[in-house]
Amino acid sequence: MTNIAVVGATGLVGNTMLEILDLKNIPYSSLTLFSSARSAGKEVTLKGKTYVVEELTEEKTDGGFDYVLMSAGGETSLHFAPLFEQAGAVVIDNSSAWRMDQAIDLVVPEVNKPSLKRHIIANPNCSTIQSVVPLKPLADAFGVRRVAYTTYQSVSGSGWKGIEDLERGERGEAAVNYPKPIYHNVIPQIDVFLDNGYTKEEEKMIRETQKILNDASIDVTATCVRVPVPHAHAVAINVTLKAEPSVEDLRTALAGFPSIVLMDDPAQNLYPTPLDAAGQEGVFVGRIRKDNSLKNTYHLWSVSDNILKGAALNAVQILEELLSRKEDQQ
Ligand code: 11C
Repeated sequence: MTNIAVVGATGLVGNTMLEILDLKNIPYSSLTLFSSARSAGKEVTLKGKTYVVEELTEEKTDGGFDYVLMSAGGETSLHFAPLFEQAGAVVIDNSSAWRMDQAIDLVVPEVNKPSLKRHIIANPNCSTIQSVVPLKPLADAFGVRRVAYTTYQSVSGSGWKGIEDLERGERGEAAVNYPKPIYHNVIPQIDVFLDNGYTKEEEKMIRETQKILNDASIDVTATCVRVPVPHAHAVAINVTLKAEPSVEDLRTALAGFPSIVLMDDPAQNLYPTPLDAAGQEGVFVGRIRKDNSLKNTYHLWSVSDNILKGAALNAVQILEELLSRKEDQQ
């Protein structure tokens, strides 16, 4: 008997979580879909069964849920996740609200496992997930000293609103959600600016990388950029290791790691692009080469579907990890 709830079921990530629960045949005895009052009453059909989305209220958190997948923004998570937790559920939360809380696990299942100190588990930021997946085997094999990210992030990272602005631009209409036009443009701003000149998205990548790799001594910096691409983020990763392996050694370490799909053959113009990764589950890696300007330093190019591995799929993989633990205990 597993009772699952999805909060934010009508959002882009929440909706994709439902599709993945279905695709992966996650077993449940009941599925309850929650949203804000605005979307309540909408219908969602899964495996031939129609569900009516309910407004989430405090009383409903005590509905006997075992697992709650949340993708409804930070404020909703801060308020409702502890209520679900107190009522006996394990919450997997896609917002950034809990990620840097010391008692909360921030999990990419290939990289680190939940300790379950608290029964709220945070799902990392999409661009962080596709970056720490290739960094983990390098950290294990060679040690990581420093990372510099430059991202090329698709508009679906902003949910339906980002897609709307790209489509508005295609029709010659002004952007209404981004600070600048995104059509025929790139915007070096994702989320708000902080006092230190970095954006909040850049700060997330820096701090989440250190937390997931469990190493605050790694120096991390980032520049995050929005590009007019509908699906899949790309990240140029410049990484300084504690050793100087050959590029072939790097490829070997990366190729054997779960979720990584190597697409790296310059002679064949083979490297991943967002069109290769969109709709796919993996983290695609190419353009692996030595940095000619700095010792022990390498370039990688990581591309992944930000709504799948970057959000909904990673959350469902955390759920799968918890379900398999439960099975082992039985
Ligand atoms: C973007 N990475 O592409 C953001 C979206 O902290 O989960 C995800 C924000 C987050 O705009």
